[in-house]
Amino acid sequence: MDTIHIYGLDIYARHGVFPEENRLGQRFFVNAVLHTDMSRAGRTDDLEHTTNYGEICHFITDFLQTCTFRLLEAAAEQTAHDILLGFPLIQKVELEIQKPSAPIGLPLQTVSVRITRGWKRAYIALGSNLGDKERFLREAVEGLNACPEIRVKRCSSFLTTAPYGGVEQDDFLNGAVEIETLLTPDALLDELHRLEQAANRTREIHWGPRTLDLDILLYEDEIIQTERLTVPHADMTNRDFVLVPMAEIAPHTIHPVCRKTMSQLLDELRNRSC
Ligand code: A4P
Ligand code: MG
Repeated sequence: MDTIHIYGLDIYARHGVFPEENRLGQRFFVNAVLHTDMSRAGRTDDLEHTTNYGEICHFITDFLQTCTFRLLEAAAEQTAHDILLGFPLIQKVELEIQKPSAPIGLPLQTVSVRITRGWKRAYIALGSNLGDKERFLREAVEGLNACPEIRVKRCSSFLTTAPYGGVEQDDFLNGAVEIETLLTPDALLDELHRLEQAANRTREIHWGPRTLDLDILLYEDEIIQTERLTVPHADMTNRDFVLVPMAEIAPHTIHPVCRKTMSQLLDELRNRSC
C-alpha cells in the first residue's frame, strides 16, 4: 500500500511519569507513516481523495498537547487510535514518539516508542431462531456498524437453514458479514456479547434456541486458541449455514488452518454430504 511519511514533527507537550514533566513540559518529536491508497488522488489530482498531511500534523499536535499521558506507550496508542478513527482513508499507521530530553540522569540522544496499528479484517457469523429473526439480524448488522471501532464492509444474504447439532428447535436465519475493526479479537468478542445481550439473548441450552448468535469466524489470518476464543471458528468448515454466506461475500478468502478458500470448503462440504 502507498504511504505518506511525516518526519520530526516538533511538539511541546507534558507527557511523563514525573510531576515536573507534567508541569513544565518538554519537546517531543513524532514520525508517522500513514498507509493509504493514493491511486485515485494520483489520477485526479484532487485533495478530496487523499488525506491532507497538514491536517494530520495539526491533529497529532493538538492531540498530544491537549492530553497528558504518563507513558509514551499510552500517548502513541491513543494517538494512533484517534488518527485511524478520524481519517477514514488511512488503513494503517506506524507511529514513533521520541523524547530526547527524557529525565533519566544520563546523557542520551533520544528515546522513543514505535507502534503499528491498523484496521483488521474479520468475518462474523450471524444466526437467529427465535422471534423476529430477520429484525434481530438486521439490528445486529446496524449495531456492529454503530460501534466506532467497527466498519461493516459487506453483508451476505440471509438464508433459512435447518437446525444443526441435534437440538430439536425452529429453523435458523443465518448470514455473515465482513468487517474492518480496530478491536482486538478479545474486545471484538466482548462487543458481540454486548449486542447479543441487547437482543435479549439468554444462554440456556448449548446449541439451543437463541434470538441472536454472533461468532467470530476469521480475524485476519490469525490462529487463536485461548480459553475464551477459538479462531478460525472451530466448526465452520462443517457448517453450510456458515460457508454459503462466506462463499457469497468472501469466496477467495483463505482459511488459515486448512489453507483453502471459502468456495473450496463449501464445495468439499457439499461433496461430503452427497
Ligand atoms: N467462543 C470460542 N470461540 C468463539 C468464536 N470464534 N466466536 C466462546 C464466538 N465465541 C467463541 O458461545 C460460547 C462461548 O464460545 C463464548 O462465550 C465464547 O467465549 P455462546 O454463543 O455463548 O454459546 P453457544 O452459541 O450455545 O455455543 P456456540 O459454540 O457458540 O454454538 P454455535 O457454534 O454458535 O452453534 N444451526 C443452524 N442451522 N444455524 C445456526 O446458526 N447455531 C448453533 C449454535 C447450533 N445450530 C445451528 C446454529
Ligand atoms: Mg455463539
